[in-house]
Amino acid sequence: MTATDKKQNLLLLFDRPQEPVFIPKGPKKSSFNVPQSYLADRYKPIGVELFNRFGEDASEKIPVKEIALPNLGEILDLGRHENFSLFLPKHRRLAGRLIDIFLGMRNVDELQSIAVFSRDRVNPYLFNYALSVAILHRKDTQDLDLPSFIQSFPDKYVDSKVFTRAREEATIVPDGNREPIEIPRDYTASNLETEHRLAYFREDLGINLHHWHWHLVYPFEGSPTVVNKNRRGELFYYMHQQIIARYNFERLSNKLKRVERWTDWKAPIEEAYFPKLDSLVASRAWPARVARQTISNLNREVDQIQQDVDDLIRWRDRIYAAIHSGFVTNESGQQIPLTENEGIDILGNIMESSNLSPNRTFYGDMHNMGHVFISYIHDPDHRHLESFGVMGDSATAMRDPIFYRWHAYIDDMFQEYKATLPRYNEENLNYPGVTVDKIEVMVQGGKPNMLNTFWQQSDVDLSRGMDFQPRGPVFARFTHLQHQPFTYNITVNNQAGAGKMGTCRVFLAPKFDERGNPWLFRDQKNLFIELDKFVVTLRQGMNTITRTSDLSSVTIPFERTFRNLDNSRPTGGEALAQFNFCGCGWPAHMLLPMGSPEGFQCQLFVMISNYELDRVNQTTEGVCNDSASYCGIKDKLYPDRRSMGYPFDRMPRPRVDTLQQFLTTNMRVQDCIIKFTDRVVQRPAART
Ligand code: CUO
Repeated sequence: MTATDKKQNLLLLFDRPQEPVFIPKGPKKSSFNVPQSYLADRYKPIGVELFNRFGEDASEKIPVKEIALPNLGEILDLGRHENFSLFLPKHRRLAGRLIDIFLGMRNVDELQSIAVFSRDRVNPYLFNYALSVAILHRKDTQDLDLPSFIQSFPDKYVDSKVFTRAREEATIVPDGNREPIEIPRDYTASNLETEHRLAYFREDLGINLHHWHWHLVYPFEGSPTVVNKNRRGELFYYMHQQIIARYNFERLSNKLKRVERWTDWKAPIEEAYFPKLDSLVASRAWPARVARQTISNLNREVDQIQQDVDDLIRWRDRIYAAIHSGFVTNESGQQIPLTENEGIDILGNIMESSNLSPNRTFYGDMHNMGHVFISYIHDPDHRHLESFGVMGDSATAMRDPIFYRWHAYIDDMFQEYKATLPRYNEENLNYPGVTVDKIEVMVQGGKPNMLNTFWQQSDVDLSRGMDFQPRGPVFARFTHLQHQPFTYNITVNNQAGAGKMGTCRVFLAPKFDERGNPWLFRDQKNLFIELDKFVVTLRQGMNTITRTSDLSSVTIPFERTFRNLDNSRPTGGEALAQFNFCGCGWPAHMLLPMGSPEGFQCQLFVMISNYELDRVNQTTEGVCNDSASYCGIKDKLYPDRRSMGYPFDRMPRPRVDTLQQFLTTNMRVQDCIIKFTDRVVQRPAART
């Protein structure tokens, strides 16, 4: 067995998370040769019998080294059939312990050994999370490609009804003849609920996978090697700011006003959400959030959580005080200034909060606790023995409309801070000698500046997450938004000299507000969604830049979002090395907002900034950096020196009221239209 094969075996531990580790796993039916002493107590007395029974099925035996085992202690406090939430301080602590144990193993053999030992003892969600983080951060396993989370826990993404039918299909129909099970498009609500118009976005599998993966790559708790990544606090702000901008774009496309911030934390929350998800691990339905519920003080012994709504208010007021005074106070009472470029990173870590926060005692744990308060709205003191709702899990949180109201609030606090910063003057924006003369965006066979969206159906394999069922794939067929691929053609006149380099920044925003009026720049700037960012070299004179939408710096391709490691494993080398970080990225099928049947009017913005001022000196060659805008680059600096969101992250300079007035010669705006057609197309070779 080669060293690579050995490492690959670790990934088998993600398969069928509830089936004991000695049951054959993966396409090759590999079985771990579990030392007798590793068996869970329940199986020890029948160990030999079990090995004979299940071992026969196995076509490959994986040796497991017997090592001195650490005490899992407190980690076992979370039962095998409980739900697991990173937002809960207790669960975070347990995850941190297990991650430390995994990171502390001296080599892959030992890691495999402890992982095999703990897999059937530890809560399956906790195990999956801790092993994922460890694999991402250990030097000797970084080249492994993690399976998509939906492969292990499809129940966090898919209507619970699908599983009954999927089990039937798996049990009755032999592998090869199975039909995909269709996930209905409108299963969580009816059109009586206006918020349901956005369900296609909130419940999109790819968007929720991106969000889960983002939080996996940027944990807010754990050892410094795991948490302390370049500009991670700022990226927390920017990635979530973009989610809100994108959500608002979709809302306007659907004739809804922008999302309202959740400001009054002691008043009832009007809109409800019924997720219709069942947890296969916890064997429970995810609790619903009915209309007009109010959050209350939490006192849940089981989660070791006691928190008052007033705490949330205190933290908020202290953070506002820091924003307006321009500094924060650390644990030892020293003042740390919120500087023009680095302040946002500190503030991001304070508000999220991550353990890089300079003073968690004082500024608290505001954003995370907001998730917790909402997710326990139905059972704040555990009297009904209920677990948390979808807001309590980064894999499911984006399904609930309240997610966006909460994050709109958080984002508004960040914007309050941004409004205190010096405004960009023309010199900060311009690239003397460089003029963007023309922008055109085209789809094949279409008219200039007309983009198209429609529905598409694709299939995803559920079987690796379906424990105790017959083998072989069982597909669920889901319907998602899609757009026709498009190309930007940008004409740039460069009079600044030959070989000048620039960063081409492409954003899109709705042209009109809810009332059909043109925007004030100060409002529209928050609605620009990033579509792409790339470096260009300009020759003297006229240049035509051509760039296709699939190269976008915010997205990852469909296959990578849903990657099934059996079918789409990249073949060796650097591609393999960076595969798992690449699981983070906005799903390509959601790059464009829906638009509208009559044609939604948008403004496409292109800027070429001076690369000398943007450049970050590092090599990113061979590194997965194709979704760097929202995800950064693994083990590298964020590849753009400007503030994230530049040039829209500040209030405009004096006398700039409109987008047109904001433009310097290196920027240009083109009107364009997104036309949505209500038809469903099948993905060619749809299976992932
Ligand atoms: Cu991503 Cu609130 O941070 O969910």
